[in-house]
Amino acid sequence: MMEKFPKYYSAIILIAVGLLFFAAACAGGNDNHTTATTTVTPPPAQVLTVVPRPQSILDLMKQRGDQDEARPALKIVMPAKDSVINGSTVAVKLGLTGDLKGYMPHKDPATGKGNHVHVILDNQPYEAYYELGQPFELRNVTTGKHTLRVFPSRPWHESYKNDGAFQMTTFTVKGGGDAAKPTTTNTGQTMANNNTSASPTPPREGKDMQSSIAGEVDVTKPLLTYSRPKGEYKGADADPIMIDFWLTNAKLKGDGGEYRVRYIIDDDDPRYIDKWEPIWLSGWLGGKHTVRLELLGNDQMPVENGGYNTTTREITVVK
Ligand SMILES: [Cu+2]
Repeated sequence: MMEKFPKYYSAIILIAVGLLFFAAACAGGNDNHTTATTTVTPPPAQVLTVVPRPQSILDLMKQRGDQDEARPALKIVMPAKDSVINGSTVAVKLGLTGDLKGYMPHKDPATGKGNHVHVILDNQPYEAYYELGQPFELRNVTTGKHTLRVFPSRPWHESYKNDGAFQMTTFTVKGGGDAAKPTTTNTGQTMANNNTSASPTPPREGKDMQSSIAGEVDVTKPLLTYSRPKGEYKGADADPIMIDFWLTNAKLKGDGGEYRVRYIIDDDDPRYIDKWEPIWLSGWLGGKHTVRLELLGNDQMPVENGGYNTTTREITVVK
């Protein structure tokens, strides 16, 4: 029977079916447009807002008694000022005095948190130093001139900002090498096993440092020391995130001085901090972000001091 159908009959059926599809497509046209628009909407832009000190930190402060009114004073015992150190491991020893009001660096084994000191080699991200009774090691330090900056910090990484809290020194490393390998005599006998896995227990606090060299810092000139944020932020720790820094020889406008701190997050417009205190920013999206902190003079230009007054760090927010 089929082969007896005239060819034009088949053609009409094809056209009829085609028209049906066309009509259906037109009827759903509006819906299709809406769907398409939704699909191409870009991901939400990050809008960061300065928010008050979080309640969780206010609660911690209450539990700490008078500790947040303490005026801890640090002294860099080692490395001695302008000392020359042979080898790539630099032992750090600090003295802590001042009106402590119960402030004492120590890591609570249960929570992994506690008061600690921020230790900064050159302009690297800080390392935390908890047990001041034991030396702290900087490992893999490269040959050349270095700076060391230290200041006391709270469990939530906010620095103490009183006179005497911040200390800085310079030292020089000679014959810095690969600290992963033992230092040996010329006959192959081990003189010093630098390998941390073989160090006596309890292992010393310390950190393998990134290859780094000092900037030409003038300790008498204005200096901004970048402290936070740093590293990875997760969950409640990621909202809000604190910006905190140390200022030496520079008073901000809001504190009666002439300097400003400029911060730039990712490619956002610059914003300013005019009082020397931490700020908390809320609204971070997951992913990597850059945080740039700069110390500006009266001319609105970064104050040059060994390159330390403009510091950019990458942080990661895990949502
Ligand atoms: Cu810290």
